[in-house]
Amino acid sequence: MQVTLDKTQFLAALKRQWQGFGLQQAKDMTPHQWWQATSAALSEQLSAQPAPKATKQPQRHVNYISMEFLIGRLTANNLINLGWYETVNLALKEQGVELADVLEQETDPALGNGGLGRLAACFLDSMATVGQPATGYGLNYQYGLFRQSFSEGKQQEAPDNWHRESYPWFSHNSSLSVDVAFGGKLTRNENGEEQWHPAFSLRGEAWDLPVVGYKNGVTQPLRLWQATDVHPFDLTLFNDGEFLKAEQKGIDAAKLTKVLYPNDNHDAGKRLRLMQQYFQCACSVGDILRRHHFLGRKIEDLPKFEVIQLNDTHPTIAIPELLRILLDEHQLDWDAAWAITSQTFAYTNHTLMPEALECWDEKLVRSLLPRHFSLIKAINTRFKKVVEKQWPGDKAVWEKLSVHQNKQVRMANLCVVSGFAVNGVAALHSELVVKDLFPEYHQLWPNKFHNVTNGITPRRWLKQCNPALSALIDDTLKTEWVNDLDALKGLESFADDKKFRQRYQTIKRENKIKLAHYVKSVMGLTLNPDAIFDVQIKRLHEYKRQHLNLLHILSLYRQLRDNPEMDMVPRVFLFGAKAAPGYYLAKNIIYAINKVAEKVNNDPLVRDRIKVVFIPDYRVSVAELMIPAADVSEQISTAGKEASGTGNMKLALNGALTVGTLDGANVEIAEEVGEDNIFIFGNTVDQVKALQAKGYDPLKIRKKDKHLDKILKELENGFFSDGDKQAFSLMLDSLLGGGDPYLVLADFADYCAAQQKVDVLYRDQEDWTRKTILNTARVGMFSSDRSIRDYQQRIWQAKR
Ligand code: B1N
Repeated sequence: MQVTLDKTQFLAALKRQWQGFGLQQAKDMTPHQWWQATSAALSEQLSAQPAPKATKQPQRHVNYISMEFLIGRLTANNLINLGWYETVNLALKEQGVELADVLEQETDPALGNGGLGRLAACFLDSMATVGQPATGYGLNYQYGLFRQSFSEGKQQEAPDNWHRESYPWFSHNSSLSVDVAFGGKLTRNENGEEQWHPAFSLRGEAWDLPVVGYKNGVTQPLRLWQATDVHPFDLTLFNDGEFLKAEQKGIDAAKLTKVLYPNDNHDAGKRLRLMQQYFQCACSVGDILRRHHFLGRKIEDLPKFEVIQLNDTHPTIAIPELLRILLDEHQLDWDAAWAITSQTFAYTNHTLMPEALECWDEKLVRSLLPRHFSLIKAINTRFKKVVEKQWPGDKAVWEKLSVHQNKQVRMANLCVVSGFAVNGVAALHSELVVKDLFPEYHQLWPNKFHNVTNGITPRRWLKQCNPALSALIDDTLKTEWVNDLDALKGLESFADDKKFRQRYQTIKRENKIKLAHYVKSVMGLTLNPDAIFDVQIKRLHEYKRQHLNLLHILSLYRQLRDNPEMDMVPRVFLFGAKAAPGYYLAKNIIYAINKVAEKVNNDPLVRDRIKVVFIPDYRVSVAELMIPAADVSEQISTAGKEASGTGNMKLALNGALTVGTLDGANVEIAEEVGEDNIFIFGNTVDQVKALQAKGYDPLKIRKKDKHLDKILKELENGFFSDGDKQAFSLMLDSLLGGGDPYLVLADFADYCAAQQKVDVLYRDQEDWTRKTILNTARVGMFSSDRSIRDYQQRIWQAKR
């Protein structure tokens, strides 16, 4: 099953690489060339492996379409999954080169914003590992998520040119190109059928990255589409004098896949974004159908062999695209085309945030995709009959459920109406999807709705990022746990073993020292590895409440000044977060944290009992350093707002104790690890709803809480901002005058109480370590292998 690497062949491939650079000998390579050459040689060796025999059991092939795949560095990951790490390590050592240093040369492919894109990457890893045949479909952006730096505490953005042109893991197959048409007009033929005359076309080139299963010989593609111009020759197809006009209406192909939109949990509604979505969907649907026909299968059998999983609504336009091809190219009638389409698509919802629910302006959809717009209206008209039957004459219900309403196309509604399955991403979230977002749809089709709790791949998020802990687990369990994470349960009994605890503690401390070295090298700050490393890493968003964390820091700082001898365990507060460039309030929170850091870190009175560190340019490779070093995991979103979270799982697996609200997957983490091994605080979903229903007023809380009032005053009076009283006004106006929509003040006191418990427990290192071991031991269910098996059982391979 596992394929072995022939060292001689690898070295020969490596030699071809440095010769290709025009060098005389391997040791003339720069560190970056070492990475380039090693990866290219490995990529070549991987392609030369024979394909494993197809499984006999017929399984639907999964087509996972996502606008984002936050894959992170590939070379280390592929070495681990192939089981080639040691061989390559030794081969390079013989050349006087450290593999670990070589791997550090890789730029992160940052083709995603945050959790949604990272989840897609974990799922590809798990599908390959559990043997679920799958293709990932996305876009090959030239620029990934922007690079972040700070200038006087403020976020600066720079383009992320990750050099896809020379990324050694790519393979390009020009025979897979797909042409995609846009714009133009509709006419009717003699039978009254609509005919689409597009204005211009773009070509999608297929760029494949290998997704390698864990030691099982499976490799399947992540196919990323890249836009290029169609040869001008093709444009003569519609050269009825409209030729030049048509060209003008088009766009420069290079623009289309130039850059990833930097929004997380937010829909900007831009024309170019819709073009990206359609381009990706048309290429992917075209590719799926080509494979289907190539295998000699009947079009009616498409749902028997293929499922298209939509990663949120971003690829929804694939639905009318498939319908269009079935109707216009295969000449099927509506019922046949609809039967195929509605059995093929499944939709995952990742957020309830209203500003993230995609609605497209009808004018935009009509002008870019006239035929698709017409099909969406046809779907809506037919669906109206279903609603009319269930709720005769109820206008309000129809207005809610309609796919096309108020001159807008609602993508989530289109997905629910057209797909055979809808799922949320954690138990609580899936419950809210049914109760708050889609109650009527649930009434219509109760069996369509599912939960599949998210997961993370233990290959990257334990074996790769925490080799020392992985070795300890190997040594203790003496069984392969990397593709069977429930096996970690076997560690439970060692939580009471003093020697084991000591080894576990030493590893955590070493990981903290490693992170401290990194922080020293990029920021010049010195961290104390005996302090509590308190970590909040995720996108910057009001609902994630980095500012609640900040208020707690300010509370401690205030207490230290009121009582300089206060006994507290030293704490390092570490942040990693990017704010969308247009999200000014989020940027203001970053600024506030950085200004507070400046003051606190330089105040001699603090004596390093508090240190605040905002690590710039948080990304997958930085997460791989921070997660193994964390003692405390901050998961403090307003209850009901974080659909799942996945950083919470990574941190718990690596032995951080969670301080969290009952939100998203925190609820299930608490159930798994046990309430004694997690710090839960704050208002629950029901309490949040009740507070908001009776008219929550943050100013009342401020008035009652003198300590909180003092802290807020220091933010208002310029104490942290060189006298500038407006410095944090965006943040403060939202918290105070703006009604505090995310209930930061409402949860403040309870949050501080939970943090006080952290301080007390950390003093008892034996008990603390016991609990961290129990966290590692008990979070096996958050392996993305389990998520994939849930998708198989409940959705992809379920009997219909
Ligand atoms: O998806 C993750 C969840 O773990 C997180 O809780 C959730 O916030 C995240 C529009 C999104 N939901 N929605 C987005 C991303 C980009 C965009 O343009 C929305 N991201 C999430 C995985 O389930």
